[in-house]
Amino acid sequence: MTTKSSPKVIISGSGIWTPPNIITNEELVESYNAYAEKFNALHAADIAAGKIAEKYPSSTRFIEKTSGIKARHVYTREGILDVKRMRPKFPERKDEELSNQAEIGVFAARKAMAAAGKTAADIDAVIVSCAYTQRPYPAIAIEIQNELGINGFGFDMLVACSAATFGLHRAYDSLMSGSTKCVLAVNPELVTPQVNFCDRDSHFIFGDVSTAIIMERSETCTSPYSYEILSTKALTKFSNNIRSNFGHMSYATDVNPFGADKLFHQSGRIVFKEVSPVAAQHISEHLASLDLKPDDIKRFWLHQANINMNNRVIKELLGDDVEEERIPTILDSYGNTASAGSIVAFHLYNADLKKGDIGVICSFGAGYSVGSLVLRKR
Ligand code: CO8
Repeated sequence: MTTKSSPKVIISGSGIWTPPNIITNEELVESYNAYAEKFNALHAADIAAGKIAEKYPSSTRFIEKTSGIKARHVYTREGILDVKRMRPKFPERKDEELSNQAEIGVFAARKAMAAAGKTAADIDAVIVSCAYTQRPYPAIAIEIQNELGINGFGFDMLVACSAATFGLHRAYDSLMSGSTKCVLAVNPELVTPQVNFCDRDSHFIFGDVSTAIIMERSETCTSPYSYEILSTKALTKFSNNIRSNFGHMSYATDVNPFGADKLFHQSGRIVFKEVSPVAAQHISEHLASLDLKPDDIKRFWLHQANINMNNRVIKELLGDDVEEERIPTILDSYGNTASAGSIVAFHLYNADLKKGDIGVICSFGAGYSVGSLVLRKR
């Protein structure tokens, strides 16, 4: 009797599209402070009467110290720094044109396909997973599928900060089960349209980026740089501490569809305190299930929301004095790119790993949600 060994699922390529436009902390703070000054002057009487809260100035020192962010890439700079607008300006595209999100998804997808040595004919599923899709339907994944000429199926999924890892989990499961043979997983994180640039607490946090991963079974993999996925693990626990109420219900509830609660908002300090230990515990439990210890891990590609948060997670796992190259940081130049952050870190900082080295991709944040993948370099 022959026993069939279980299939091996491989990450065989990754790709990234980084917007060429950059906004530094200095530029962002200068425009926020000009906006706040104007707001305070306009509402001086109501502020004096205690009806409206005064807006205090933002500071580059605060931003860099509390978040680690120095600059962020944005799809467009237009409108963001304009004190009369304080939000990006996108010309609306016609239905016949490629949508902005599909466009940046395709940019990253083509690079991942080239890295994995795949053409459209090799791929049979497209998963778009990100914090927002720019419309509910038709799915952005199906638009990308069409643009690239891929057969099979595509779908969109939203899990905020953990969308990318959860999308990779779905790809892994479908490849393990044999329902797909090669999956393109894309994270077109176009988040600046949801940032409240009038909110001092969060105006500095986010940037735009697009990432893509090709996943397939070992039998078809020809890529010189590839990783076997040893395991995936997901966790969710409901919390209102990071929330956006933007959605189709606003049409029926007669509220302002662009009110502050419809944009990204959070209780940042509570998130920091609650999510960091959960993420550390999640990673150590995931590793323990594979008989691995944090010390066995050559690289941690962590979610990129806050440098202090990542330092705290790593301190819980490994203690003090951890070499910087073991926990690559992209926050300083990208900011928080929602679910794509850990994939950007993986894409930019994996080439030097040696055959047999083990690494962990882990996201954590809104939901709350935590997602991890343990990878071994082939
Ligand atoms: N400049 C100067 N001072 C400021 C500023 C500013 N910009 N903002 C706040 N302050 C002041 C506050 O008013 C406060 O003053 P006081 O002590 O007098 O009340 C003081 O600074 C401290 O404020 P905080 O307690 O808010 O500051 P923290 O030290 O907690 O730092 C952070 C704030 C950086 C937000 C921090 O709490 C943090 O990063 N927490 C973790 C949050 C996190 O990881 N969230 C996940 C993000 S969600 C995600 O990743 C994906 C979601 C989906 C994408 C959405 C895209 C739009």
